[in-house]
Amino acid sequence: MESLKKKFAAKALALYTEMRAINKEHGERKMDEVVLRQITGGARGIKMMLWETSQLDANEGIRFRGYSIPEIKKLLPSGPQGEPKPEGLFWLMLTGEIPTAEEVNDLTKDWQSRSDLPQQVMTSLDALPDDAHPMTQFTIGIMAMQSDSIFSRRYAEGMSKTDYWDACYEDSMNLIARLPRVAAYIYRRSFHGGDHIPADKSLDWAANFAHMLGNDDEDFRSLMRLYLTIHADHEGGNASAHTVNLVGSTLSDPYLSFSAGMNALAGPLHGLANQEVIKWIFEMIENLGTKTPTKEQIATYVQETLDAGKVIPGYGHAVLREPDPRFTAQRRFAEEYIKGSDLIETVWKIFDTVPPMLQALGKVKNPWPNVDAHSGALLVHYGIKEYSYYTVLFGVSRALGVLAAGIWSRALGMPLERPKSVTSDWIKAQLKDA
Ligand code: FAM
Repeated sequence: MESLKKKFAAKALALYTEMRAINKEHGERKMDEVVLRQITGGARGIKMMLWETSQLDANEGIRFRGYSIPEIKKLLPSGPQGEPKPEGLFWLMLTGEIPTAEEVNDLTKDWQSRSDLPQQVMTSLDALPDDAHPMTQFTIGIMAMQSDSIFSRRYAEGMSKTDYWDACYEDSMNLIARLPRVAAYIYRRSFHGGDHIPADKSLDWAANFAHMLGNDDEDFRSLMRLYLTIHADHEGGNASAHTVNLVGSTLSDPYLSFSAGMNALAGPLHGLANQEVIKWIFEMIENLGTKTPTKEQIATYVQETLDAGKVIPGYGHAVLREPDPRFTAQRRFAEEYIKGSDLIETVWKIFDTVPPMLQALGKVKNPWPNVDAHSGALLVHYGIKEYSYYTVLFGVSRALGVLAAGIWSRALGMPLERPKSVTSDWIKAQLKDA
């Protein structure tokens, strides 16, 4: 894959040179300002980091190198049913260019050649209880590979800082290639008695992942291509991306930084929400005693959830203020490939019911569905019913964006990230002067 690496190296050098000149001339230019509620409210919206691979607009949703989800669905090389291959999105995020079908096929082959797992991964995972949470297993599986890090080895050998990106690229490509095998191993040991399915090296990255999970249905392969594409990146400020960025800025290698990001993704307000959504829907169906609840019945259950002081999982977002285009892409997939699913019909009835109820609370800034509101119902339809596993699928996809961005950070010479904290006494003293 010298072509991808060479293409990246040329673009990275050009941007590195350009950004140094921009910083030299405009380094003191104000880009944003911070008010108290942002310091005490989760740093919301503070412009404080460079992230090349994607940018999020509150109303439009995500754009990968400027392309929306409908645009990448149209432009990226796809599988036989038209769903984009995640390999193509990785190429786009890394280079800023739409790859050809041949370039995507070459990347598929390169990842296949890097995908064998060292034995210590399986040994480490098999030492865990079968019912250890899949995300706990995932982060341990990633760390079990850290001894293979090229970045760590070369850093210890005195690698020049101009080579950081190269070592980061090699670790990232190896890690992305291996993740579907680690994830499938976790699924099969947790939910299928350790009946593991070998990789099929004739398949692309997403289809092979589907195969190793135990499902060779062509529609499911298409869902996995779409799923692994739309979950890949959501700019740099979300908790998992920001964690990878922060840990990577200490020159921890991609195994260390990505596993840290996966621990952030495992939080219920972030990536774990996709399991919480389907768990909440199953509990609602059981509570209401019907697999086809009416909108009125759903509204009653939503109110009970809110009255219990709980959030409605799959709704709301820290940045978005419109329905998530990742939800819309999944809905369109369901409309095209799936007929007569009570569960999916229920997801759509929830979509008709929840937003006005959240708006009526008067405090929810975004009452609309996010990426997690639909994903579980699609996976259940294709037989992946074990919802404690869903965030692992999210994590495999998110590797594409955060590792591509990490290679860019090293290539641009991004320094150790170190924002300033303040005490409440300091804040009060500022207010005295006001
Ligand atoms: N259900 C009930 N209340 C909600 C809510 C929801 N879906 N979304 C926000 N609120 C509440 C929020 O808890 C807060 O209440 P308090 O003032 O009483 O604490 C109030 O509305 C203002 O919150 P906000 O400013 O609108 O949202 P935040 O930016 O603080 O939080 C989320 C954003 C995503 C954490 C929040 O919408 C939420 O908890 N959603 C449910 C969990 C979820 O779906 N997370 C997945 C997010 C997804 F994008 C991902 O990362 N995979």
